[in-house]
Amino acid sequence: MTIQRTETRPFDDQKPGTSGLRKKTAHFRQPHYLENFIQAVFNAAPELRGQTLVLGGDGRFYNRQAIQVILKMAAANGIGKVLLGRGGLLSTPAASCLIRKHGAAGGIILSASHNPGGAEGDFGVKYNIANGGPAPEKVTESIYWHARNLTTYAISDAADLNIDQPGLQQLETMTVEIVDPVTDYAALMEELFDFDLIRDRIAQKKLRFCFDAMHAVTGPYAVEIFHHRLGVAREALIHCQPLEDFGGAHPDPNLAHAKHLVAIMQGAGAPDLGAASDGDGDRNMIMGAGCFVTPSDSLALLAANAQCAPGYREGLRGVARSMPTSQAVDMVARQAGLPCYETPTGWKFFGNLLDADKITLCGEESFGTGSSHIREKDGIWAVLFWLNILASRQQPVRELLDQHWRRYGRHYYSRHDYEGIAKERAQTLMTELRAQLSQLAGRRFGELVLAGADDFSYTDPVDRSVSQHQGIRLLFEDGSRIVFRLSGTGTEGATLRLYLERYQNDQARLHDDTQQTLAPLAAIAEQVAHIQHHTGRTGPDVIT
Ligand code: G16
Repeated sequence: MTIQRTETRPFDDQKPGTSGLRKKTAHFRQPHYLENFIQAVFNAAPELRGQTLVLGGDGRFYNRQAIQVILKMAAANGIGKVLLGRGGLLSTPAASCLIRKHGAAGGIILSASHNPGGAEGDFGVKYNIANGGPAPEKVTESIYWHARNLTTYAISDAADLNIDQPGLQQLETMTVEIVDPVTDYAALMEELFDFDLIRDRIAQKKLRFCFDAMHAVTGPYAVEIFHHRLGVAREALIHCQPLEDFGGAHPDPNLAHAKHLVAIMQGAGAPDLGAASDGDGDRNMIMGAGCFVTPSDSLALLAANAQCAPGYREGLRGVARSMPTSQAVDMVARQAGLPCYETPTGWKFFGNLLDADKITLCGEESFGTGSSHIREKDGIWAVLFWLNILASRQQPVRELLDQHWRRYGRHYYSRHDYEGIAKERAQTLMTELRAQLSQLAGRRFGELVLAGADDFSYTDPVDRSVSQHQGIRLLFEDGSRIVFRLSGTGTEGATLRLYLERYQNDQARLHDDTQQTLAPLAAIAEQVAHIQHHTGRTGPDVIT
C-alpha cells in the first residue's frame, strides 16, 4: 500500500449550495471530480488530521464506489479513524448523532437528499463539522477556495475494503470501524420519547400508523424502531428496502411524490397517522386520516405540544424557523413567551442557535423539523414526536389541527416551484424585482396593502456573521407574505420558489381551500414579478 499524489486541475463549479455539493451523477463520476472535492474538504478541515471522521450515505447509485474513494483519500490525508455505516449507509440525522456521540471531528455524508438517484439522477456530498451539523458558510467558502486552487490530491492505492463486514479494519495507518447504522440513533430516540406509551397504544390498536420509506435510507431505521421496538405491523411500513435508484421514483415526501402514502391516508379506513421521509432521512411528511399537516403547522404543533414527550418536558429554550416558513410557530412562541428566531433557508443557520442553547426546536417549510438532540433535521424523530403526541393526547390529527387553529389562528401556506428554468432568466427576474423594492411599500392590491418589501439579510445573533440576499419578501399590512427565492439545491438550470402565506383568525374561515385563499397573493406575485414572462411558464411545476 502506498500513498499517491495525483495531479489534477480545479473544476470551477464546486461551490457548495444550500446543502453541500449536488450535481448530476454523471458529472460527479467524471475523472477527478469527486476526488477534487474531497481533497478540498480535507484541505479546508485540517482539524480532521489524526481524528475521527464519520462516513456514510443514503445508498443511492455511486454511493458504494464513492465510499471506497473517500476511505482511501482519508487514509492518505492522515485521518485517524473512520466510523462507517455498514454497507456505506447512514441517514443524515444518524450521521449527526454519531459525530456527536463519538466526538468525531467531522463527517462526510453522501446524498442529494430528495433528488432522484441513479446513473441519470443526482449525487451529492455534504460536509458536517464537529457539532454534528452542516458546515457553516465560512467553512463552505473555504472548501470552495481550496477546490478552485487545487493541483493535486492524495489517495492510497490499497484494495477496496469490505464495507459490509462490521468491526475493525486497517487502511494504511487509519482504522476503519464499520458500525450498524441504526443502533446509536435508535438509542437516542428511546431517550427522547415515551416508547412504552406509544407501544401500548399501538398494541391496543388505538393508534394505527403507516410509514413510507420511499425506498430510501430510512427503511432499516423504520423497521428497527417502528416494527421491532414499537410493534407496528411490518406491512404498515412500506418501501423499506433501500434501492440505488429509489425504485425509479422521487424520494421526496410531499403530496406530489409520496402518492402511495397519500392514497392510503385519503382512502377508507385510513390509519391515524401516516408519514414519509426522504432520500437521506432528514425530511418528513405528516398526514392524519384524510388530512395533510403542512411542515410549518407541524413545527407549530410540536412546539405547542412538546411537553407530551419526555425529552422536552422541561420546556423549550426557544424556537426558530427559516424565513420562508410560515409564521405559525411564531404565534405559539408569542403565547408561551418563548424567543423565536427567523433564519435564512439552510439547516446550517440553526447550528449556532442550537449550540448556544437559544433554541430547542426548529423547522422549515421544506419538510424539515428538528431539535437540539442533533444538529440536522430529522425525519424519524419528527414521526416519533407525532406518535408520542397522538399517544398522549388520544385525539385524531384532524382534531388536533383544528384545536390548534382555533387557538392560534391559521396560516394558509403554499410553495409554488418553477423548475429547470434558464439561470439567466431567473436572475433577471430577481434583479428586476430587487430594483422595484424601494417603490413597493404602501402600494395597494385590492384589499391587500404592502407594508414593506426587502431582500432578507440575516445577522447571526451568536457570531454576528451576516448573510445577505436570502430571498425577496413582500410584507403586507395584514401579516400576509410573498417570498421569492432561487433554490440552492437544484442540479439543472434554476428553480424559482414562490412562497405564499395568509393569516386567518376568523373562526368561520379556518377550513377554506388553501389555493383559493392564496390565489390573490399568487396574482400579486405575477403582477409584480412577471413570472410568466420571465419563466415562459403558465403555472408552477410543483405545488406543495
Ligand atoms: C436542504 C437544506 C434545507 C433547505 C432545503 C431546500 O434540504 O438543508 O435547509 O430548506 O434544502 O433548499 P432550497 O430551497 O435552497 O432548494 P435537503 O433535505 O435537500 O438537504
